[in-house]
Amino acid sequence: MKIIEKIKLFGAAAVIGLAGAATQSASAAVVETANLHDVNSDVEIVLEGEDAGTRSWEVDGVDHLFQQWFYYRVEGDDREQKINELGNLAYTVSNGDLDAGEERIHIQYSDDQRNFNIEVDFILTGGQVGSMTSDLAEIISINNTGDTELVITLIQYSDFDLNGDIEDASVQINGGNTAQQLDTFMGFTETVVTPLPTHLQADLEENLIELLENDSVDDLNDLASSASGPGDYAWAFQWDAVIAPGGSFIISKDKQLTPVPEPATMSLIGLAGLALARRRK
Ligand SMILES: [Ca+2]
Ligand SMILES: [Ca+2]
Ligand SMILES: [Ca+2]
Ligand SMILES: [Ca+2]
Repeated sequence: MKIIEKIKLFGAAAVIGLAGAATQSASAAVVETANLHDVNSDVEIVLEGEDAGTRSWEVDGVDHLFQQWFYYRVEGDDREQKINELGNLAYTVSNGDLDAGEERIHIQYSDDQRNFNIEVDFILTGGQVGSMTSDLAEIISINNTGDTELVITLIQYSDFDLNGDIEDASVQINGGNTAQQLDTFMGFTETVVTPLPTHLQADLEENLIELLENDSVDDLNDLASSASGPGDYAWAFQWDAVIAPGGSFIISKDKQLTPVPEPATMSLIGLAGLALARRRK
């Protein structure tokens, strides 16, 4: 099981958590999980429980994702929580193209007391077999179904472990809306198409998990670049929204996994290009 891979990061708490989960699973209902497939790509999404989130993104047989999910807080809440804590899960998985497999999921969680819901729509587009490329488009809608203003914060947390191992080279957020994480031969880019996030943070996984899982209200710290050197990197985007009665706040994003040349190879190409440019002069 994937959780085991990161047990070191959660320490004793994770061991207790796992023991608790194991005891629970004997009596509790099966946790809802959905799987998407398109050409060379497979995505697994756990829809309920402590492990909720997009838990794997396999491209040509290699899993590059540890966890990606959404946290929220409404004005007056004393901490952030995962969106699945809202409950009232409804979802459909569908096949809307000519390739085999269901490549799309539409998920909704709703808060009946405070009259709002959060919808997430994922569409997976795999690349050709062997290309190591893949694309995941996401649309998130927060809908105010009540008759008073909704003041809400949504945070998207992404912990990619490129090439199936925890250590990656770096993570950086450019232009306030484009995250790029790098590992040997593998690159990952996420562009927020609209709107620009209110806050962002590129950091070590443990720092982000701490602020999202602790018992206090936190904003992301706007640091756009990780420390240098290999590490377990992650990043997050935060949107603060005020939604009128009957209104919606819609976030549209795109994630891409693409092979990248080695830095050494890149500098060689750079030098070759420079030499070529000089020759042309
Ligand atoms: Ca399909
Ligand atoms: Ca890695
Ligand atoms: Ca917090
Ligand atoms: Ca990571």
